[in-house]
Amino acid sequence: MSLLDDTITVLGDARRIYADTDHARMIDDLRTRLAAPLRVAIAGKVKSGKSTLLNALVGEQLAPTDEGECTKIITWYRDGHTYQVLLVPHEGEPRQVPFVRDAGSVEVDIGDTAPGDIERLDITWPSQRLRDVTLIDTPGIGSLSADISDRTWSFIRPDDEDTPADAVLYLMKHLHAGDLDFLATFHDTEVSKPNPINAIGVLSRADEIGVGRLDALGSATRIASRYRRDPRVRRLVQTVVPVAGLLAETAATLTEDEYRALIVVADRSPKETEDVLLSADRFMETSDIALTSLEREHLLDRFGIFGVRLAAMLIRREVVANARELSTELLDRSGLEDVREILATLFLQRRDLLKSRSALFALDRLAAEQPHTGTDELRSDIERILAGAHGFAELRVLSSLRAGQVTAKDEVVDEMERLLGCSGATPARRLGLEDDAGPDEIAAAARDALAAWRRRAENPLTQHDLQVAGQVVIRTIEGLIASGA
Ligand SMILES: Nc1nc2c(ncn2[C@@H]2O[C@H](COP(=O)(O)OP(=O)(O)OP(=O)(O)O)[C@@H](O)[C@H]2O)c(=O)[nH]1
Ligand SMILES: [Mg+2]
Repeated sequence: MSLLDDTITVLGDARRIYADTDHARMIDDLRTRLAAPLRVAIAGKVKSGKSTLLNALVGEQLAPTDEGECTKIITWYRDGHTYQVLLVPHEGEPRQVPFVRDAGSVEVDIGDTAPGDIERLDITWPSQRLRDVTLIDTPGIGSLSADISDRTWSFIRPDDEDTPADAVLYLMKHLHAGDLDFLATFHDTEVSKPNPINAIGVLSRADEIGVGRLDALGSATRIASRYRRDPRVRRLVQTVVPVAGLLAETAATLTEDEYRALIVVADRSPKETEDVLLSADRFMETSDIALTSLEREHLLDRFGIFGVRLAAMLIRREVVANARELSTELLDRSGLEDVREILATLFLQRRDLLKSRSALFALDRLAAEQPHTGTDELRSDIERILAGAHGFAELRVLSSLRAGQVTAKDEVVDEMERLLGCSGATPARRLGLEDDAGPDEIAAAARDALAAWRRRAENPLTQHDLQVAGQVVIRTIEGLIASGA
């Protein structure tokens, strides 16, 4: 039986146990959720670019974004057949509410309901991009209003493992190379710590790093890889990737008018271009560009000064010749594809595991808080699944590696993480081969890895913790071999 089947079985048992209680519906919801797309929350400090990244991932301007504090209510974006917004209050029944699409983004009319009384807005939006994953936009942590900030924390609080999200993208902007803002985000929230099992760090607004120089994304990539190796960061998130969300969002929704305006900006010598684009203020004030202030403001709003500079350079050097090519090039440079790839390998390939994990934790909590005839047995069944499923054993080893409880040389740790699925869960990824590796190549690599790990586990000089972790790795490799890899 698969892990998912086991989870479905205990959910069925729980459903019978709580049949006549108020909790039956919650169990039904857990069951529905197992079959639904993975839920990924986008969290981080105020103004870190959460809503912008969400839009970039969907490829449409859905979530409102703004320079002022903007997202005040947790908002879900999910695929469906019709366009619809459901207001889910803390108390009472969910109800459909009107919305308009203003300047691109979806503006919901919550009537006279106070934001504090709303648990979430649930937006159904037909989109291919939301087919595998439901994205959840959250209010910023560290919001001026403690109330709003609390809303996010009580939502993603990972110490309480029973949260509505299966996985989290933590956004952090980094304005000065060398400061530890990234870590500070996590530390100023003592109540909760991200868990590397289902959390990815995103160095957001990456174009602003290096003060908008053309190689800003290069600097961001270097900073992200430094964070990635930092043990303090590693125990919080699985990896860190840089992204210029605004560039990606704009690229996905670029218009012909915008392209034409950029041609006007690009129509001068490199020196002159550099001059007029030195800063946003200079760009707004210069009389050298035949664009109205509204048009300039619009460009800044959509591209940021770095984006305008980059787009002008691409046009002037004839790297791109039309709006479509510019869109592709900007998307390429934004880092969005890397975020997508990481979402796919670290979250989506493990979706059953992450979803079962969420369901089992939620159920265990219910059983602990609402004891009933049969809940003791239910809890021991949950315990048995959590202890028995190899996928969970892998996640536990991963956590201990990240928490520094199992120590080994860097290259051994890297190899273990890879075998445990940190670079992707396919056999080829786990064995460090190219994605198109053939079955023979995969089988040979698996046999070599097995021999090496058996030697390591049997070596009396190997530390006990590493030996225990090594046994899990060995089972992983045996599984790869058994599945015909
Ligand atoms: N230069 C630049 N600006 C960005 C980027 N991403 C977002 N912004 C700008 O930053 C501001 C805030 O972006 P949002 O996406 O609303 O940020 P948020 O984290 O959702 O903000 P709250 O919901 O208020 O917490 C907006 O003016 C965006 O245009 C980026 O990658 N680069
Ligand atoms: Mg927002």
